[in-house]
Amino acid sequence: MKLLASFAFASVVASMSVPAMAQFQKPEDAIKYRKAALSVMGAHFGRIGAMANGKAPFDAKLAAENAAIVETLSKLPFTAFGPGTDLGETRARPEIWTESAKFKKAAENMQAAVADLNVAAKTGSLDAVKTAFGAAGKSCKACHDAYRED
Ligand code: ASC
Repeated sequence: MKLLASFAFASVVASMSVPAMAQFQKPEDAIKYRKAALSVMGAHFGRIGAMANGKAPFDAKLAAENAAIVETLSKLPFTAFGPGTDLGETRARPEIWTESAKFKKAAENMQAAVADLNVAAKTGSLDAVKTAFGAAGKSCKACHDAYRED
């Protein structure tokens, strides 16, 4: 019975999304985590951008691989903007916490745009990637303009 209960618990935990489980010992850990996630996301987004902007040859497989990584990474940063993570080595603006519903919406807009980019990349069409990349880039910029110090 006890074993069954622990299996049940383990399966509930396993079914939870990664973000819901994210835990940080200290505010600095959360800040470091979200910066890392956003930075790696930017690196992979940039590889698609190079192709979308004609700075690198279009490779449909590479674009699709990078778009899938970006979509996964887009789910990670936002649990790391919890209370008390507004101080220290961060460019995060206070509005993240004072307008948290708007910030959440901006994050969701980005996640939706990035999911669209992943769908577009799977088609293998450079035109589709260009359009979706542009929209996704706007969603990144909207959030940075509103919520990140220059
Ligand atoms: C990138 C990147 C961002 C966005 C943003 C779009 O490649 O790292 O943060 O695009 O600059 O405006």
